[in-house]
Amino acid sequence: MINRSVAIVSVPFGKGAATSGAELGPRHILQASGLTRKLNELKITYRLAQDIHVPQYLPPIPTVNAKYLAEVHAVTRQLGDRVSEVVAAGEFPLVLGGDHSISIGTIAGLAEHYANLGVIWFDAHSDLNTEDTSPSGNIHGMSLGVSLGRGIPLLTKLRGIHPKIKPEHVAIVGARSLDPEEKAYIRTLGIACYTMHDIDRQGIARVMDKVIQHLRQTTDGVHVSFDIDCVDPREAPGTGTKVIGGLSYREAHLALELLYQSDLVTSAEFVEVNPNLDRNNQTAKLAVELIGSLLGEQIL
Ligand code: 4U7
Ligand code: MN
Ligand code: MN
Ligand code: MN
Repeated sequence: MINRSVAIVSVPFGKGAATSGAELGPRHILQASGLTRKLNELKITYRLAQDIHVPQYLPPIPTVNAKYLAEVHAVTRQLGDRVSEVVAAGEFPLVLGGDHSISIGTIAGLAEHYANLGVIWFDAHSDLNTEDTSPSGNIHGMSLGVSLGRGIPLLTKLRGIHPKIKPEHVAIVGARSLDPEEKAYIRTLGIACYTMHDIDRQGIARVMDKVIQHLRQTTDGVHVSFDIDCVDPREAPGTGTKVIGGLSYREAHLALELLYQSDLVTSAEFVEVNPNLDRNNQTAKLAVELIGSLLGEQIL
């Protein structure tokens, strides 16, 4: 995958989450934590694609229980266009969030190019709520559901492809905080969900081997959607929805190192870094290191 040039797409948007600050993620990952320096070290060619424009104010769309729907719609629609252009140009899309609602746009753009897109959803949560089941109304808790075709029609129908992905092509890794309806949905659809219990028991290497083997046989592209809150809060304090008991520093790296070796990954996004909650840029730096592992950085 690093024989392709990387196009970095910054999405300074945080209104899909309850706590503001994720909109500052791209700037911190790029500037304070030196992503471009890392890519230079790895001898990866890259360009900064035009940032996604985040509108200051939009007239609200009446909804039951989805906060800032108009803003999420505007941002994800643009992001879908941008990601689709990047793939059409033969480049590897690397999307920097932003809160996890943006993945609705990333996946919408990818779905145009991959009829059987695989998605590896690294997250403490499963983001499978709908307006009806969400306890918060925050769209970052609905984004995987939307991509599977469930929820708000304005978002599920983005770019006219519906649904964008199929449940048998999804693997959730690192889950430890699921709402009751999310659990029921995972069971009903038979979505592969590797919880922290599974990772404790089997080890992250075995879990990733299973994910890789399955997606290699059934998909025509693999997107890594990496919510930094999959990592334990000791390692990643700078995020809005911390849940104790997450992936260790090395487990997170090993998972991404194995994905690099698999040569399967065709796009990635790193989301939910919130610089306002960070300590000495620890979480933004971690994101840069993790991107390095996914793109081929090796210890020896
Ligand atoms: B994230 C939550 F209720 N499930 O829907 C919700 F616990 O992108 C959290 O994974 C969602 O960080 C977290 O609001 C969304 C809540
Ligand atoms: Mn998430
Ligand atoms: Mn999460
Ligand atoms: Mn979060």
